[in-house]
Amino acid sequence: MRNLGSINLPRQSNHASENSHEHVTTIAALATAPGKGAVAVIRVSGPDAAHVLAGLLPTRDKFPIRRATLAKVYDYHQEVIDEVLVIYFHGPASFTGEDSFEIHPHGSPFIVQKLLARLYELGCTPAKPGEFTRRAFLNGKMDLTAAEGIQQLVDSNSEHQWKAARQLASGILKDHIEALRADIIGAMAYLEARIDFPDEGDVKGVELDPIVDKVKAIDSSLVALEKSYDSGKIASSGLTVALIGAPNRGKSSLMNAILKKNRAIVTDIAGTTRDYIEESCLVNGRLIRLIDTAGIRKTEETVEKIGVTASQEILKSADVVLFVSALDVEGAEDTTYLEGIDDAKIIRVVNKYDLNFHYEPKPGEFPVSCISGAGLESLKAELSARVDRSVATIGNQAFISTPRHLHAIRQARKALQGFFAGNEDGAFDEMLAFELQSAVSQLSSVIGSVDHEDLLDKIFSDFCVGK
Ligand SMILES: Nc1nc2c(ncn2[C@@H]2O[C@H](COP(=O)(O)OP(=O)(O)OP(=O)(O)O)[C@@H](O)[C@H]2O)c(=O)[nH]1
Ligand SMILES: [Mg+2]
Repeated sequence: MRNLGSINLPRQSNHASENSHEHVTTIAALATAPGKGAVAVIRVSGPDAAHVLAGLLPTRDKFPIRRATLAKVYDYHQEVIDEVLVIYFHGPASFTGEDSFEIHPHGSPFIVQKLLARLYELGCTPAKPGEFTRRAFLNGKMDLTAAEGIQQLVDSNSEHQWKAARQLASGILKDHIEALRADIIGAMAYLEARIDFPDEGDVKGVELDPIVDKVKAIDSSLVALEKSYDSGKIASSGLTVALIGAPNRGKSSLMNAILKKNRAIVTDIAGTTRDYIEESCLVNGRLIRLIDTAGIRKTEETVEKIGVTASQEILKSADVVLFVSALDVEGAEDTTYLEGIDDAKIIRVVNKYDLNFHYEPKPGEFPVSCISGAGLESLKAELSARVDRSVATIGNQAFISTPRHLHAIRQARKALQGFFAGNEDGAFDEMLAFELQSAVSQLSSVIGSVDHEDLLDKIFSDFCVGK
């Protein structure tokens, strides 16, 4: 077996906080889900990790690096808390880049609490959500997109989510952004050369046209990235499907039928659903975010009116709209509110098929019965096919999937539009260089040159504790 070496466990102090690391704390947290399990994993990371380990293992002087080692851990009174597996990582060769270790105790919440209490006694601080990954990012172990990918991996519960998260965590977006950033910096270098060597008499300086062409090509790549957002979002957060229609058509019944549980209230009173209800589920293994909305009709009732306005907003923002009509209603449905909505995202569902199984569906219609279940499988197959079609457009390409990515790409494009407009207007080269610099900063923010602590707080607060 390869000898990975060992560390000397420091004995001069049994209390980590007496050591001289003023700013960086040593953090500890349970990394596995809370509750009973066969084993649990506790993580510790920070400059005092070796001191803390020494406190847990009073009988040892040395400890192997990166090797699972069986050890008895002791409390303050030298009583054994548990026999555990410990793995020590010597920074920077660790997840966080710091000295760190993992303890794998028996998975009892009581033992975990006892161990955490001992770790705090030894000077550790409870880790905040995402703090381990945040440290990994700050120590240059990964860029921000990879950190987001790791979070999405933890959150993934469908094949598409898992693949998208793996692509993000593997750095595919980071590599693409870095290449684009390098291209813009290349264009800036030409612009600098133009500033330094202007036309002099008969001697021509550096031409501007090739630089403009270069920037146009970069802009096209950014357009492609911006377009990937819809599919990226569907892959990583699921397809947003809104149930829209007049009251009493069975929207809430359809929501319950797809979810296979009674989530939304169903009655024969028109206007039952007022506030919209959101619930995620897997449909044939694809993640779908269903939104049941208030039936759209003219109403003067205050609460219902707010619900109807919300329905119309959701109608615009959803990826797919299930427009629900029903066979117990005579005459044509009012579809005026569908005007202006992309027809490709509307699926026409005719509910209450059980009332007349002889009904001949028009092309593109999906007849269903929430009561008998007829037609539900074809509707579900259509939804999962839509997810697959959308996700297939990503393939193995770089894609964006969060509003944060989208905002930065749009801002970068805005700067490039400023460059093109400046060029048309014959602006000074310095102005053009400024726009390119601003596009570079926007792209840098995607992968991690973020100087605002609050932005990092926002990104990492979505993580769980122990990650
Ligand atoms: N026969 C039959 N009745 C149904 C079916 N689906 C729903 N219904 C009935 O239609 C009525 C309205 O159902 P809901 O699901 O509350 O309708 P909704 O569209 O959510 O109505 P609002 O919330 O008021 O907009 C209830 O009495 C349901 O039992 C169906 O497939 N067949
Ligand atoms: Mg309803």
